Amino acid sequence: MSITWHILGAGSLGTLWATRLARAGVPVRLILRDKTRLASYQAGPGLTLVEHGIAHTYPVIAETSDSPEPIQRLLVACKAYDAQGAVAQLQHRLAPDAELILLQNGLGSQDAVAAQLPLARCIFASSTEGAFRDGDWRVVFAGHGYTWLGDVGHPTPPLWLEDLHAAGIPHDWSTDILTRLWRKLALNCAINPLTVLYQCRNGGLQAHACEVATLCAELSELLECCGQPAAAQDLHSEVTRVIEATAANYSSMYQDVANARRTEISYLLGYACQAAARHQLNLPHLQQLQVRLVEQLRVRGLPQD
Ligand code: NAD
Ligand code: KPL
Repeated sequence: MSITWHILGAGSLGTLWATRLARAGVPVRLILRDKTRLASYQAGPGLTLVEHGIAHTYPVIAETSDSPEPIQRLLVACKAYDAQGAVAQLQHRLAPDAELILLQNGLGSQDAVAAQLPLARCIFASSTEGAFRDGDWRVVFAGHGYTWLGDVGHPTPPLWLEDLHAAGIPHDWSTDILTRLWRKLALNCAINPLTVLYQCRNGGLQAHACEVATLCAELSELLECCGQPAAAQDLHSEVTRVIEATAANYSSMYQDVANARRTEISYLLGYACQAAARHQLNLPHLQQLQVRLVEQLRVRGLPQD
């Protein structure tokens, strides 16, 4: 019997992982926020995954953080700003040699969780899969993609990658996960804030090509300075390619703002600007972008961090 996957956060990605693991017969337990959420979940038939327009429901067992069983393997599927607090609530249940898989976008939250648990193995993930909720306890698998996993301290892949294989979760073990996370952060910084400021789809940035190019130059300088030259390579060409390939889509930050949800700004543009300040690097366009974005969030009454 394989070790149980505890999944913290039954949102879009948490549900996408939980349902596919459950479908493959891998033991899974969901950890929900509180007793009210647990009661709501238990009143229904389980978690539903909608894939290619077809819905399947899986009766995954759920609990709250105060269940007594120890946790050996934890998939942290909260937003970056919730990860540290959510893990802290479970700290007393984590086995001394527990493994955590951190699905958060951006940078900063992973180090915060790892610092909180010096004995645990923290595996960082970067995913290009896309999912959204179209109802309570239901997720639509919107974009097939790939997930890279890696451990900055230990290059050896864990044996449980077998579970992901069995579940049909496309993945690879990465020995340069930080490079992947930095690259994704740079892409997100070059695209997402501008889509919020110009209120456009990704393709709308084709009309702001000079601004995108200037941001890419500053982001490349930052990546070089942060010891990530591989993440800086051909950044502008990739940003241009992504803008073209996803022209009809709204960026995740655009969608957060449009739905009056808190953004992950502190783990994306905020993290980049802080890193620049630490290195005493003057990146005026990136810094101005942060000021403009924060102002836009303020005007809309959304959290500015
Ligand atoms: P989401 O908001 O859909 O899900 C997060 C869930 O965590 C919510 O259900 C929330 O209630 C729950 N949660 C928060 N605090 C909790 C706590 N203390 N205890 C229990 N549950 C708690 O978010 P998401 O879209 O799944 O994103 C998760 C992360 O994955 C983000 O960093 C996001 O940027 C990244 N990501 C998402 C996608 C996607 O397509 N959704 C793709 C790539 C990366
Ligand atoms: O990852 C993205 C997002 O919207 O968050 C893309 C599509 C790459 C835009 O930055």
